[in-house]
Amino acid sequence: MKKAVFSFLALLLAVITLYGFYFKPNTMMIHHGWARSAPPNSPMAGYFELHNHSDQDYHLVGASSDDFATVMVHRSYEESGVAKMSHVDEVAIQQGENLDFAPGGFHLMLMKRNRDFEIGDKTSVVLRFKNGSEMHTDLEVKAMDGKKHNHSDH
Ligand SMILES: [Cu+2]
Repeated sequence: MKKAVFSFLALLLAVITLYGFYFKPNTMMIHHGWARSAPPNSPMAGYFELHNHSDQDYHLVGASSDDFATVMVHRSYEESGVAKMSHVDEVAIQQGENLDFAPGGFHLMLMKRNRDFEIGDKTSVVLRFKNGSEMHTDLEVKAMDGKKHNHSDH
């Protein structure tokens, strides 16, 4: 009987250890979220920095926001001097690595907004990862920069 209790305790300890091993607290971090303002019927691009401080690789597989009907992960690139962008199914952030979503590269395409935005407003987005975790972050709307050099508003 004593042996059975001991076996049970050993098993319990093993389960707790395995649980702690596989379900470490989520230590992916998201910094400096912002979105580039765009005319009301145009998509906005969302940017942020991902810092993978966890002990596993992360794969971003999707995103959503209550403020937009559709949010997609895109990557901008240049082909024969032409700026293009394509949908990305999965973005890997290796353990210990940082990955910037920034103009000219990876971004969230925030489409079909269901509210108005002023500069300085925030929109909350949810990032979904392959391991099942979800993370919220706020993107602050910032002005479009350098599109046109307009002196009339000086
Ligand atoms: Cu895009």
